[in-house]
Order: sequence, then structure tokens, then C-alpha cells
Amino acid sequence: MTEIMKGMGKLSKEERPVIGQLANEVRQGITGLIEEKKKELEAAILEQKLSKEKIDVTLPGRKAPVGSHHLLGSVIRDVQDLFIGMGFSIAEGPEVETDTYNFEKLNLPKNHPARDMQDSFYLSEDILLRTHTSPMQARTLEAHHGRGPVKIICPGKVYRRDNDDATHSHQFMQIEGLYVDRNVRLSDLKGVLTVFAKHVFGADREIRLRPSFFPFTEPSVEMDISCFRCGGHGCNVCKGTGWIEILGAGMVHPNVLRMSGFDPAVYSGFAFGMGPERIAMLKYGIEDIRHFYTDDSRFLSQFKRS
Ligand code: FA5
Repeated sequence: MTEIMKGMGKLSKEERPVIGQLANEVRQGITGLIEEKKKELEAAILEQKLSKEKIDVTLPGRKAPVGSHHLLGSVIRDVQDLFIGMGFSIAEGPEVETDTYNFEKLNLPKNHPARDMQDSFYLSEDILLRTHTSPMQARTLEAHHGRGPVKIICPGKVYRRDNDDATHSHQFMQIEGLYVDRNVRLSDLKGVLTVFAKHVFGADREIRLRPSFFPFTEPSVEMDISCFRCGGHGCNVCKGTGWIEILGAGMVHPNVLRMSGFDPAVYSGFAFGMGPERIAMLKYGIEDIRHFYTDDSRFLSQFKRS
């Protein structure tokens, strides 16, 4: 077409309009055909695309992954519910604590050798991340202004400079319990702990109380549960002993009562502090405490219905 149009100038006056018209007709014809082919191809591409993206609305839907309660949260709620049923209420306290509440009001004066038991994360000279939930004993007693009964449990995070291993974590949970009233005895503590152990682990679980030492309780005990999950050699949870320690407890030391405004001649009480990770490990046969804190959904999803 370009050649023809270029050659128009060489034509005679008579030939020019005839050839010109003819050329126009031919050009229009070709353009029309191209347009037609283009539409045809576009339609074919669209058809191909539509058939590729076709949705079969009759296919069953794909389920989106749904989260669940963390096992540790479920265990804590279960323990809370049990103690609420026994007349305890829930108290919560600060994770950033003063030296006074974390140690001194618990009968651990500065330079007391028992402070070495809990290597601490200090933020300044007098402020630290609490090493246990026991400061809530002093805080709660003070809030009651010397008058019982006081009956609380306090779940929360605590921090220690422990080296992480299968049963130790530098950050873990504790549930503190405190019951102060007239005539509270060690046998009451034993009764409550037995109810707790049988509720959580089953009626046939064995518990043992070992004499122990805590500066804020006298006498002090530690409670072990029989390690029914593995028990044998090579077991991380009970280190092959057949027992695992899950809590410390005792009768509230008279000094602690006195420092928080309670008269030890009138009032007595028990306190305990348990580790819910250890409880969950034992109950569900979890061999490493670090599973709780690595948030691997393959681990978490195993306990969806807990
Ligand atoms: C205490 O912390 C005391 N405050 C408990 C207490 C409260 C005694 C009231 C008397 C009266 P202990 O350091 O033993 O005690 O810790 C208590 C529980 O926390 C242990 O039995 C264990 O279950 C858990 N625990 C301790 N250290 C760790 C750790 N590094 N990782 C995971 N759990 C731990």
C-alpha cells in the first residue's frame, strides 16, 4: 500500500482519482480484516483466561487455620477455677517489683544468704523483675489492714537468671496461693494441696511433701508428684527419679504477718507457689519447657481442645 501511495504522484490526472479511490478501498478492506482478526484473537484470549480461572462453586471450601488457647493458659484457668470453687479470689500484681516486696517483706533482709537462691534481673538498685509471685503475699496482707480472712491466688509471670534447660526457663509462670485467718493449720494446707493434685492429675496420683526451707514460711515444704508420664531412665521431666517438684509451700512466717500488719498471735496462714509449666509438662507428657515459649504451631495445635 505504501508503494502504491508513493507512486500516486507519477500518475496522470485522469488515473489519479480512480487509483486513489481503489487504493482507499483496498486499505479499508485490509484494516477491516485486521480489526476483525484482532477481535477474534482477543475473544480467544479472554475465553482461554476465563476457562483457566473458572471457579467450581460446588467444591468444598478450604478451612482457614484457627488459633486456640495456649496450653499454659488453659492449665492456669483450670487451677483458678478449682481454687475459686474453694473460696479463693484472684489477685494480680506487678511484674516489675521493688526489692522491699520481693525480698524484705518476705523476711529476706539485705545480705540474707537465701537471696542467692534466686538470682535476679535487677533494673536498678531497688527495682527488679519479680523472682516469684510471693510479693503478692505482702501486698495482699497490707491491703487487708490486719484483718482476715485473706484467701487469694495470684497467677503471673516471674523472672530468674536461670540457665534455660528442659525444666528451667528464665521467664516462667507461678501461681501463688495465700490463706490467712484464725486457726489455719498445716493440715489445711495439706488438704488443699491434695484436692488440687487429685483434681489436676487424677484421683490415683501420689503426692509427697518434703521438708524444705523458705525464709517466708515456717515450717516449709516442697510438694512432688509421682512422674507417671515417663518415670524411667532418660526422662527429662523427672530426671529419672520418678518424682517432679511442682510447688513450694508452708505456714506464713510470723515475721511476714507482722511486717504486713497482721498479729501472729491471732492469725496464722499458709502459702504456696506452684509452677504451671511443670504441671502442664507432667499432665500432658511434655518433655521440654521451651515448647511453651517458642510458639511452634505444630506444638500448640496438639492441645486445641484443652
Ligand atoms: C518459690 O518461688 C517460692 N516463692 C514458693 C513459695 C511460695 C514457697 C509460698 C512458700 C510459700 P521455688 O523457687 O521453689 O519457690 O519455685 C516454685 C516453683 O516454681 C517450683 O516448684 C517450680 O515448679 C517452679 N520453678 C522454679 N524455677 C523455675 C524455672 N526456672 N523454670 C520453670 N519453673 C520453675
